[in-house]
Amino acid sequence: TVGDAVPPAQRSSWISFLKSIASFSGDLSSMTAPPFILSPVSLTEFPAYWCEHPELFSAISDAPDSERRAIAVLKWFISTLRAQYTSRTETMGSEKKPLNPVLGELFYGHWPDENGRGRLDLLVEQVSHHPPVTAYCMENRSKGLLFCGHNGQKTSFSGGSIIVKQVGHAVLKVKLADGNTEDFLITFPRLRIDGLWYGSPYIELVDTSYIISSTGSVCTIDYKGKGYFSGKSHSFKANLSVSAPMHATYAVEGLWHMQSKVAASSGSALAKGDPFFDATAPQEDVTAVGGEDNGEMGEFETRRLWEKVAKGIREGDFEMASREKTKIENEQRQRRRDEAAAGTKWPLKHFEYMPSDETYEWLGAVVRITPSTEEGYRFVGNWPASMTKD
Ligand code: HCR
Repeated sequence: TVGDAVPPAQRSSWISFLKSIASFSGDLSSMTAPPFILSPVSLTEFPAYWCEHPELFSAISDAPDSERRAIAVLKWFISTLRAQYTSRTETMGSEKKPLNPVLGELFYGHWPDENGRGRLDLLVEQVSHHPPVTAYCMENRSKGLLFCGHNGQKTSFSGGSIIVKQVGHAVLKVKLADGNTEDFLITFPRLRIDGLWYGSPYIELVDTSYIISSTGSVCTIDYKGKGYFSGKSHSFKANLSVSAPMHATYAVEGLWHMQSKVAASSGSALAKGDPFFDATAPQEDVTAVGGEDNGEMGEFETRRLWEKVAKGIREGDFEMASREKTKIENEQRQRRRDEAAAGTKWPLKHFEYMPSDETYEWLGAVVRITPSTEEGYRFVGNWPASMTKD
């Protein structure tokens, strides 16, 4: 029945929350939700999910040609999905509502060099508050890999589920041995948040996302849930076509949170029936360094900014959480009023706004992407000094 997984005292506020999202479309993150569904983590920490398999990211640069590079990029991309979309359900019992970042909120982290994979750095900045947009960059300098993107969300309600269209895209730049660069445009899947009725939301991925490279490889990834082509939750099928060094096609299918295998192959890099990726295999230690407040954190670094709110949520002291959240929001409102009065704008620290991103338009045109043009955020290259040393 409705709200089975909701603490009895919060059932009526859960039902009101559901009613308000049913008649609402836009920025879900700013809506007030009952305490049991709140996560103590801000959305600015989410780009760290891209870094969960630093060895697979690093392996992209070891690929000898563009065919194997396209396969390595696909494998790394698939490897990030489990953490991105199921980790809160696995660790906290259901999807939760993350903290809504403030403009200028920052998150820095790095994954140390181990087994020759090279050090991986991550930098995240909240570049817009209304609507919320998070920009990020991750770099493995020793391997010549730079991945930058931005994410916003458009939400709507349909058939009892929340539908989240991810607005934004990312570009991976791979420095090649001959001095050239290969670019990969990566788009994101659409999300359906199911299980709302029972109070235990979880994510299903739907529709299609793309990975398109500047050497002519095109990968179309179709996502389906229970009751569609495989009848299993979290299913995907990726069709990859490469044109260099020779034309070849591959199909990979399976479950993105578990195992996938090669379903078809016309090339020599993979054979039909080969295992592709196992998201359940034990992983080497990938603990990130960063995020812990060693006294040097700036006031906008996410774990310092939200410290008291997060503590309140973790310890069940929702009065403190709400009081501290209101303080942050009021302080933000005041800043915006002061800026309006002074005729100034909050300066972004690491990114520059681009009304249209040429790489998106150029590579997206290959699949007649919609929309055909999209804004972007250019990383200005200013890694904090502490992150450029090993
Ligand atoms: C939709 C979502 C906020 C956005 C989160 C994104 C899309 C952010 C970019 C990451 O790379 C991937 C990602 C993963 C998350 O699954 C997704 C969040 C899931 C829930 C959250 C909603 C705003 C919260 C809705 C409230 C529900 C739980 C009642």
